[in-house]
Amino acid sequence: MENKLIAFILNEIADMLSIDETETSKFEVRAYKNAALVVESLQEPIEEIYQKGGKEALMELPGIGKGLAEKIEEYLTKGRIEKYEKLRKKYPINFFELTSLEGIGAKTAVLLYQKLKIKNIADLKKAIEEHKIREVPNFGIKSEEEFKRSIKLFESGKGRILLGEALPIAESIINKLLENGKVKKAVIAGSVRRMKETVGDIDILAITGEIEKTMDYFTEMEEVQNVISKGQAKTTVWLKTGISCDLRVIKSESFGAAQQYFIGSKEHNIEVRKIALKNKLKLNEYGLFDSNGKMISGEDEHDIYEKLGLQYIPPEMRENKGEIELAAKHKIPKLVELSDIKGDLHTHTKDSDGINSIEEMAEAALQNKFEYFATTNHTKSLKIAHGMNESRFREFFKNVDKLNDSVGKKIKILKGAEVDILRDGSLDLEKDMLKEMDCVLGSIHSFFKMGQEEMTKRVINAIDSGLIHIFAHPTGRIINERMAYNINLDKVAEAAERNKVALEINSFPNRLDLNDANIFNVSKYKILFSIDSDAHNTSHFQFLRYGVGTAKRGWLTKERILNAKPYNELIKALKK
Ligand code: DGT
Ligand code: CA
Ligand code: CA
Ligand code: ZN
Repeated sequence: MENKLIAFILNEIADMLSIDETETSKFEVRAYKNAALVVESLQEPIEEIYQKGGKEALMELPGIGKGLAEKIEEYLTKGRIEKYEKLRKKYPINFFELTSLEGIGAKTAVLLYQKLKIKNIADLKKAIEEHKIREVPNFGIKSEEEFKRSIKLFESGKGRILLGEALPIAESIINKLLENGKVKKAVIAGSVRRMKETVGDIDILAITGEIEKTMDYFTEMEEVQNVISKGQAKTTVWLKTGISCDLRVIKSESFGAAQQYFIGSKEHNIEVRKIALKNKLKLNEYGLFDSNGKMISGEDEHDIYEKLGLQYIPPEMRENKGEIELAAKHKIPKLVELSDIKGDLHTHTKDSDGINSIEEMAEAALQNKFEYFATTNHTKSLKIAHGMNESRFREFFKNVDKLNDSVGKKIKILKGAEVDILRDGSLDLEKDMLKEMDCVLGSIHSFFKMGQEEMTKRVINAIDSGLIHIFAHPTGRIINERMAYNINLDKVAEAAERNKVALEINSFPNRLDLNDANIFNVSKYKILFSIDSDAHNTSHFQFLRYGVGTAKRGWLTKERILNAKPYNELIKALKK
């Protein structure tokens, strides 16, 4: 599948084109950026679309005109795009690396190159150490310190990839092993199974009668870049996506013990093993053994916890945060499941910065078996996202009303907005307009660098307005890209409790905001949480499982989830 790579190239072209800013380049940059987004979110391999329908089929994709279709065709037929190669000669800069740093866009990257011949992060690091940045007029000491912080953030995430990338790969590998790899059983373990927001590698456990054939099949899969080690019990490969994957072959009588061990976390395992020792038992990845060395459990993970006097603990809770004490008292809560989610309260259409029409979103929501969803486009001050003003919302809502008339028996569409919380905490749409809406999200998209007191006050202002139902992506962090803004979540949760405002668990793979720790901390307040996809196209509804996983890692039950309510109750909860 070439989609990712093509999207990457289109993005780089856009970055390089944005350097010489002219009226035409502005338009071109937008077109390339938009096309990259479209290609990246395609469900089908783009080479298949091209094989079936040629250039014309490419031109049918939203946002892809003749020129862009030709560029994609050029790549698919020749393996390179002339325009891209030319630009890369002109700017021999590793844009991908440098622009992945917070605060560095294409223009800054070029400036760094022109002034200091900086081409990549290593060069930048050196320049910082030698205090060269502060000598450049456009930068100064402040920039030097900001770049330094950005590099730190980048390095802390290095080597880990998003759960949203790892889980689909892990599932696809499991399916292949089951179909063709001579495997009887295969499961995901490790941090992926625990639904951790980023993962260091993919861990897979399998039962097979034909170890060699299974390992051969595994190392020869198309996902594999190279083989790191190959053995009878364990094989490790490096995947093309930039992460390694362990396959362990397990005997069926030990499968439960291996699951318990390799799902982890390590900290959880250490505590569970202590419980075994207290009971004069020994626990390892092969089984649970009594003092005579006789195996008393091993095949089934549930049975192992039971024999230790513990209630079964969902993998998402296994972080040694008190779950073992709860399990000993048989008080593990029944956590929310994806199947509890009745609808999605944060979605976009192409009228602001989404890809699909409201009709297409409704169709996709139906296929996801939702009872309802809210359409919540951006508001006017968010210009880069085509934010909508009052009159555009009114026009758009007429459409939604019509659609509700026709599909309302099957699915209810709530009229809403993701209204910008402006610098002073006021909202970016007229009060009367907001009052008429069914579901209003408030969120921050500007002035991220305020001090804590000011930022907290800004948000509380918005919550206290009585006009918003949900505070969306409450910390603003983007994993490996942008730090959370400085905000006191306790105070925000207090205000949310007072005003019956829900806090969002945004399911977008690089957001997951609130994160697991935030949820764990603020769940002591009497507030609800809304697990939303923030869908910008019809395929994004599938992100909800990452939000649910994060909610489970924060120990939430379905009673705490606003959009686990059936439609009638939801409407009551949204009435103020
Ligand atoms: P990751 O890969 O960094 O995202 O995190 P994990 O949790 O997947 O860690 P990984 O892949 O190193 O190991 C998988 C599991 O194996 C881990 O969650 C617990 C178990 N494990 C690994 N090393 C140890 C160890 O030294 N002691 C114990 N008790 N368990 C271990
Ligand atoms: Ca792992
Ligand atoms: Ca591992
Ligand atoms: Zn949004």
